Amino acid sequence: MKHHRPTTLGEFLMENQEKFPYATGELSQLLSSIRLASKVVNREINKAGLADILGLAGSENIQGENQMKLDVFANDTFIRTLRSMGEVCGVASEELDDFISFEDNIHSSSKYVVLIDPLDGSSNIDVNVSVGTIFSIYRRISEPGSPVKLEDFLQPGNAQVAAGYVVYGSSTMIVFTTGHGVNGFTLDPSIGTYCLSHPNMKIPSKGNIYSINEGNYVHFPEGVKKYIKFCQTLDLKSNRPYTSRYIGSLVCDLHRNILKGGIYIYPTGTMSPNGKLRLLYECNPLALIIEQAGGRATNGEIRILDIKPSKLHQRVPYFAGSTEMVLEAESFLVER
Ligand code: AHM
Ligand code: MG
Repeated sequence: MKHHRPTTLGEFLMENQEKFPYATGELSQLLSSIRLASKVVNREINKAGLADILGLAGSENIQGENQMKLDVFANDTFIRTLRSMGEVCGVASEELDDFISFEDNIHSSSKYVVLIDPLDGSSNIDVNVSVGTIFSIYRRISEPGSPVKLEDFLQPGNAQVAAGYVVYGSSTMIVFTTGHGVNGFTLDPSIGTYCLSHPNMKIPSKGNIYSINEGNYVHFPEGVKKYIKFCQTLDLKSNRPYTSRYIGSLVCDLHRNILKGGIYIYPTGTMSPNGKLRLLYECNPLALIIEQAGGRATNGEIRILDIKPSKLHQRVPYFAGSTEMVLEAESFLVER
């Protein structure tokens, strides 16, 4: 009898190396480092209720938010793992005020920078709800051999060479793109290996899920309010009312909407004039994934990937998901 054995992430990286941008093997190695770090973080998250690791670490990040201990652990794990290999010359993280430059001889001649949200949605950990990691990879634009510069991190999303996310959910998955479509791998905990479970992921062009924190409704722009009412209005032909789903973990909300079809919105509001989500390590990598899966991601006016960043922790409004639904939402915004 023939036994079917799934392709592992390690095999996939080897087999597809020549399709990766620049194809020198460094990007595969970098993705392998992220794979390894994600398994370590996954192990800690899985025992979060057991270990004395919950609660606040007692420090605040640059946005003034409380850091959870697991945020700190995830941040340290990803940075330590990336530093232990030689492909990366610098890292920027949601958890650090400034970027880190790896300045020894091996790293400073490396070509890649990584931007990362090590543990997104971490307020959900205390209650055993899914969280994620988001990563974005660029070639540096400064000269290899010199210390990495801020401009290496402030590149528009359309210059990303790879991006992805990890979902720590009812199962753990890593999903990434190197610009040739999107592939998803599920962790088989019995062997500690990611296996290709979602080859060539595509988002339906239309779905019936809308995801937005409606608690902020009164603060939203008029166009967004009207769009929400549109989502809630009965219209059997277009499958409305849409269904509302909001976990409060960006990665997990988007992952569900990619698989089922839907729209995710975090708009501007009087409480958060630029929205809440960060362009460089939340919106851009997920926008690349969504576009590669056939969807659309904008700030309501222009493509997320075409925004020229000005700050490391810049926030932007976000409309992302099924193409037809994002276009539908945008048509309400022009009436603002
Ligand atoms: P975080 O990076 O501090 O975890 O914040 C980002 C999270 C996203 O995962 C999520 O979509 C959003 O914040 C939820 O915000 P809100 O609670 O305002 O709806
Ligand atoms: Mg985050």
